[in-house]
Amino acid sequence: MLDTPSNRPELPPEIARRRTFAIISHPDAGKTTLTEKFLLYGGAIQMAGQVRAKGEARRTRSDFMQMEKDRGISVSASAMSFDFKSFRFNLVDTPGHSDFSEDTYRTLTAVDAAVMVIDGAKGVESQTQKLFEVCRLRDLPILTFCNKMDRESRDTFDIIDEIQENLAIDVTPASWPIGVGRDFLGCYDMLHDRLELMDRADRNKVAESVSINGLDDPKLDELIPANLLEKLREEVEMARELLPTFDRQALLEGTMTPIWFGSAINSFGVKELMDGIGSYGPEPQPQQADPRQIAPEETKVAGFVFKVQANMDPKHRDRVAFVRMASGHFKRGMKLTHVRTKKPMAISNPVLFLASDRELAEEAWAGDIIGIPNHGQLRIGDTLTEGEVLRAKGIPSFAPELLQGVRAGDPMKAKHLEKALMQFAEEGAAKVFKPSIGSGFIVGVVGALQFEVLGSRIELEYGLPVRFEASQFTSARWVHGDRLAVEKFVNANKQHISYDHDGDVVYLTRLQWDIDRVERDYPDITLSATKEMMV
Ligand SMILES: Nc1nc2c(ncn2[C@@H]2O[C@H](COP(=O)(O)OP(=O)(O)OP(=O)(O)O)[C@@H](O)[C@H]2O)c(=O)[nH]1
Ligand SMILES: [Mg+2]
Repeated sequence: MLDTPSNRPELPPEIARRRTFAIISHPDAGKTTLTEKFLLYGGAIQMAGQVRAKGEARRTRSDFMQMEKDRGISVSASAMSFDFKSFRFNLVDTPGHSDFSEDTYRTLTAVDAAVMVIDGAKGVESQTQKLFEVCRLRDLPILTFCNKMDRESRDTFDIIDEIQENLAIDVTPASWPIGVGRDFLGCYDMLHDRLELMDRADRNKVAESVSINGLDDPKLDELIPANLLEKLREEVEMARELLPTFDRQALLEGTMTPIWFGSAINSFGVKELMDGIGSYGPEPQPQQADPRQIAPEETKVAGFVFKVQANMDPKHRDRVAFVRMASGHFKRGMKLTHVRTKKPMAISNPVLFLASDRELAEEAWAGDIIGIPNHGQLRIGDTLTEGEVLRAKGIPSFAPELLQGVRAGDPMKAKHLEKALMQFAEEGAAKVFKPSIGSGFIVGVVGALQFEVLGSRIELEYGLPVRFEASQFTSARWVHGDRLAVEKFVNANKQHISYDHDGDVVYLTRLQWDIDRVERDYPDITLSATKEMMV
């Protein structure tokens, strides 16, 4: 449960102004486009890139991988920090495709709120529903943006009803759309009694805001055609009668979501949403950890790794751990304890992710997301503290569901391939198994598209063309037990045994029957479908 503002201590102003959130949705609803517009209004960039455009105009800041640029989809979560008015936003754009949802789910452990994007023509789609349920498990506050109102979209009440019914959450309109598709003019701001009109001529322009004196203001007749105005008055009256009014406490507890309508590509509705995140969104929240939760106002610094990304930028060939600061005021150069290995680590080159590049982070506060370049010491789930033994909780690890063999196109390059695969395994992009008999590697992923990403990244980042081939195995299970029991098991089952990137023993098989047999014949051994990230 989130603590309510009333029983949480007041945060230092630098922490209180932070808003750390993820943008989530079904594929293609417009997350990356919305992210670009956030950066535009945050003053972080001068011109928004487009996901599907030619040449330079296509370059969006969050889809930085070659495959993302080629295909116009996001395959990996990316973080960005920028100021908006008096706030500091830390935003994470996530991939919508379910093949990459492990990344998205982990991201949700590192944020305090989510912006759920819905396509106005499509409503609540399958992946929206799944992601929403993950947010609900964590009681994450959710703000909703109904996008693509410049296209034919569904009736506003229908959209709201669908969210209320499918997701079992109260929905309150923060804005109300005027016209749809070609006739979409803008929105009536239900929270501030303002009219926001969309400028179709300039997609990068901030909408014109007209203050009016309620819906009876005669100014409206000049700005809105009579038929649309009549409909607007009727609908807003109905909405005020039938739908719940905005309640910040309910938003913070995750039982109500305010919805804004707009068109990300036309920059419309974005500023109002950003204002909403700033004014009503949660401040940095306590993080769950063992043996106690970490509160943001604690003066000692703590943070945890929720993502690792290698070769992010060809200019900086290294591996970066994404760290969510959970407490305190971090300063560059601090020595923190790496809790898993109990070793001190001097954090001398932390980076802040800005729009198109990174910058040395001189400091960071609870709520921030920073990058720590490292040579593989930092893994997903690791905690950094000023000495106390605390471990972040709840970072998910998915069981690999698809297995394939992988070989280097050039057999002389097997060693290189091993290095590349280990790097991706540590990054969490795939599970990698080295069979105890024979050569080659087996790669395990959650969704088929991950194989493609892997193949293309190994080729681009390591210059190694690879070949995937069918594997005789379909399931992987980590083997736990005391040393002798595991040894005995390994010796008797050599043809099924492999080792992961940590050298841990993994049992590979094609048959559920085999797994049942092991469980029956080896009572001292346990098999698990996932490997706990935290050690
Ligand atoms: N008509 C219209 N199209 C839009 C709008 N916003 C985004 N799009 C288009 O919708 C497509 C998908 O947009 P993205 O921003 O890549 O969507 P996404 O949610 O990031 O997609 P994934 O990351 O792959 O899940 C692109 O072609 C956008 O140009 C909008 O307001 N109106
Ligand atoms: Mg995207």
